[in-house]
Amino acid sequence: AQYFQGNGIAEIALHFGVSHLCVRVCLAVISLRPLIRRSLNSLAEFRETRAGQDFFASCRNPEICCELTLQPLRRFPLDAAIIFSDILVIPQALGMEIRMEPGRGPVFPEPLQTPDDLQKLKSKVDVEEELGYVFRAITLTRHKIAGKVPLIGFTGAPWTLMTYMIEGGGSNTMSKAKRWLYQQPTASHRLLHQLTDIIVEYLVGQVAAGAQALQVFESHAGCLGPQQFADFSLPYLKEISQRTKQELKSAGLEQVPMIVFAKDAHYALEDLSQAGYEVVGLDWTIRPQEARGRTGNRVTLQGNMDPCAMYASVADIEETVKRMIEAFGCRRYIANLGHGLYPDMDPEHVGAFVSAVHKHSEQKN
Ligand code: 1CP
Repeated sequence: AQYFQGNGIAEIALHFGVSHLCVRVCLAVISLRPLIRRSLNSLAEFRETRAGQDFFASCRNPEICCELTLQPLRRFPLDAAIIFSDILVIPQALGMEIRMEPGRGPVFPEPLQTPDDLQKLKSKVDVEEELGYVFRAITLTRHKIAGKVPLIGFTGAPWTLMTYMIEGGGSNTMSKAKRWLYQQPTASHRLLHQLTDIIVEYLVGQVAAGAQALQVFESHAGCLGPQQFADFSLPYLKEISQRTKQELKSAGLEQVPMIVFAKDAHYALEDLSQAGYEVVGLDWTIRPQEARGRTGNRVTLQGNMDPCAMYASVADIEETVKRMIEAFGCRRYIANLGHGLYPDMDPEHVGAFVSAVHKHSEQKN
């Protein structure tokens, strides 16, 4: 399982600003999340590979995951790949049933309703047994990529996973999950702790399998205010980075850069830049200069173009990219979108975004 340790970090150092060569585009991290996939749904290669298969069945098939991970690399000159999987594999590993309903997204037929329901979750999860299929997909994909670009592994953060487990799917308000935070703080922390334990083991397993960077998605940070974020999200994000690094060390595995993306949490930017992650991902609601100022030189920043800018003309996309790169500067920066793409976005325009990043970052180097 430790086959891949000892290489990979050099190439990724480039992306994380360690080298003076610094920035090249690394679109893969956020923009190749579900939404770009759904946009790639319209592409023949994606449809053919998925072939109407159930989404989570695809996730459990290493060959299919590998192929879906490689497809965007063939189409665009990307500088990294993110493994095809989903954040919801963890609630599944805890014993929850999830269906991916076309056009609707993930649905949990039996979400957690009261703290008593926590007893329905497996108290001890054998991560290798329950999530080994992700590790196998990572190892296969790492082999197939053959050193061309680094492979990124990922997980959902505890609060974001908790929202799905309680809401039973996507939600605009997250009011059921937030009700838990206000009415059941003890049970909430119990669940968040349980998720944290699995996440750490899962991330270490991904590195052992060949992942060369790790991204933690706190996609639902925006519905928390500063206080609830400080109470229910940040401590777990910190614990995840600390324990993952420590456990990699004790297992004799190499350290990999860790990326935290807490969407709509710019109220917490200072804290996020001191949470033990090398990279902080940004959504498009914050000005690059402000993000730089508030994070000092502590972290590499990643982001943050509005995905809806893909609806603009190719010429306007290039101009927006140019301005974004000028604003962030080429040091300690990973050019990316501020979140994922929507299904109706034109892949040609995504290609224009990627080319513009290469063009303008190369001019700067
Ligand atoms: O696109 C890729 O292949 C990258 C792999 C990937 C990643 C990084 C997928 C595949 N999902 C994710 C992360 C993920 N999944 C996040 C975090 C990033 C973010 O903020 O979006 C979240 C919140 C999810 C949950 C999820 N899975 C949603 C959102 C539901 C909602 O309304 O809250 C959806 C629609 C999915 C399905 C999904 N996951 C991935 C794909 C390709 C799809 C689409 C399903 C399909 O094509 O059949």
